Amino acid sequence: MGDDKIDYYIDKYSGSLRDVTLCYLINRESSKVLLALKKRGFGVGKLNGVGGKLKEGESIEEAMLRETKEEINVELTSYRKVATINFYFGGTKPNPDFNQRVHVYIGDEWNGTPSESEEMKPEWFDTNSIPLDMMWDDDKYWLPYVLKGKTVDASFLFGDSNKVIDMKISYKHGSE
Ligand code: 8DG
Repeated sequence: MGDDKIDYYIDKYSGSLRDVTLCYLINRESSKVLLALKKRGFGVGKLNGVGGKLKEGESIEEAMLRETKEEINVELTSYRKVATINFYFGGTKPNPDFNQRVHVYIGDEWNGTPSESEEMKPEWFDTNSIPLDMMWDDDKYWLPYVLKGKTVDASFLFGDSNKVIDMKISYKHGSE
């Protein structure tokens, strides 16, 4: 039946994924990336970029800018899209409601100093030693590449225990 394979989920659900945003602030001079501890909701206890669901009528970019302001109190002035990550939940109790399409951005310039909010606690990390064991299981397959300047398109299938059990990835090009 193939329901432990990503193709099955792509065929069945890729047209109905919920869009969410994700943004990583980067300081090129010191080679640091800002990760934030998620204090509540989906992915609680994990380190991640900042972002979330779209509000009604919002574009993906508008949502990304709003979430960045709400969660770490900065206004981005320079940013670019670097990845689209589709993720599907399978395992013994597949739940299509959690399937999402994550639109990933990198922010290079901003106004304000990142600070803690009700939802996120931000901290700077060396881009060469990000704590992948505190992050989503799929991140190790794409985030280090994005931080090196690649563009990524990927789909991940999660099984039980929130582990990746199948994937498809294309690394589109490197800009540096
Ligand atoms: P809320 O106000 O309802 O609590 O939530 P929200 O802020 O609108 O949305 P959210 O549920 O917190 O959004 C989930 C965030 O997690 C979003 O930024 C995308 C991100 N995210 C996933 N999956 C993965 C993943 O596999 N890896 C990484 N790095 N981030 C992910 O949803």
